[in-house]
Amino acid sequence: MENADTEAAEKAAAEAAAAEAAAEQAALIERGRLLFAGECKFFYACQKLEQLPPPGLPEIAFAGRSNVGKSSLLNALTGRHALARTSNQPGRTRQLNFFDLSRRLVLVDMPGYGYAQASRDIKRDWQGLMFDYLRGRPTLRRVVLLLDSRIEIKESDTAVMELLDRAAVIYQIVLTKTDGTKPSALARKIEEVQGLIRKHAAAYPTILATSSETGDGMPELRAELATQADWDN
Ligand SMILES: Nc1nc2c(ncn2[C@@H]2O[C@H](COP(=O)(O)OP(=O)(O)OP(=O)(O)O)[C@@H](O)[C@H]2O)c(=O)[nH]1
Ligand SMILES: [Mg+2]
Repeated sequence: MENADTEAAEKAAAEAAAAEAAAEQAALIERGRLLFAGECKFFYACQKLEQLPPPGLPEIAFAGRSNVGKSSLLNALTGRHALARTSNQPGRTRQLNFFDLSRRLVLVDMPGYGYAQASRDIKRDWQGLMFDYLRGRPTLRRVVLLLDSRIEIKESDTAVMELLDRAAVIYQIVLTKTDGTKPSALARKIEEVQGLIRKHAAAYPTILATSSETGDGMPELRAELATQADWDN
């Protein structure tokens, strides 16, 4: 009898804790939705480190290989089709593009790395700018590092992870294009990335799987990013 009572009490406590966690997550999702439903405006572009805008609001940078879907993710997050320019051709984004989200957060669309066809000079310029920005930006709160869920992780991806570890910039891995991945392959990919994250000091432990086509994972990513916004404004 006593045992049954204890069991029932334990079950009730576990249920209450789960309900509380679910309510908390729902509140975070709602906060993210509201933030990203606000105005988002492009305000600055630069190709040289000396031209960066003065640091102000907290920044989130979207980094990843060329063609991984950075610009598309930005559009999907903000629910706008053509805020950031996207293209089938790798190397579409050639500068750092800054967007102001509701005066609470700055989103930075970065040029991609690892684009094999780029000329050596272009590669040097983009990658130099990108690395210098990631290393030295005082207001950079988090890097969203995109990996294509459909293809293998490349050396250039792990090189960027190492750079971010050294710079002690927290980065969150977001898998893209999950609409093109079978559930079993996606599960394997997540497992692979989890293994990788464990080896990298600055990697944030949660991996988010997204599709800019279907909108999968957007509410969760908005909720994560909303935790970095300046809510005092
Ligand atoms: N199926 C699918 N295609 C996507 C998704 N996101 C992006 N794409 C496609 O991938 C291509 C590249 O997308 P972009 O958003 O321009 O990629 P990017 O990372 O900004 O590329 P760069 O600016 O060149 O570095 C485009 O043809 C997009 O339509 C997605 O979620 N699903
Ligand atoms: Mg782009």
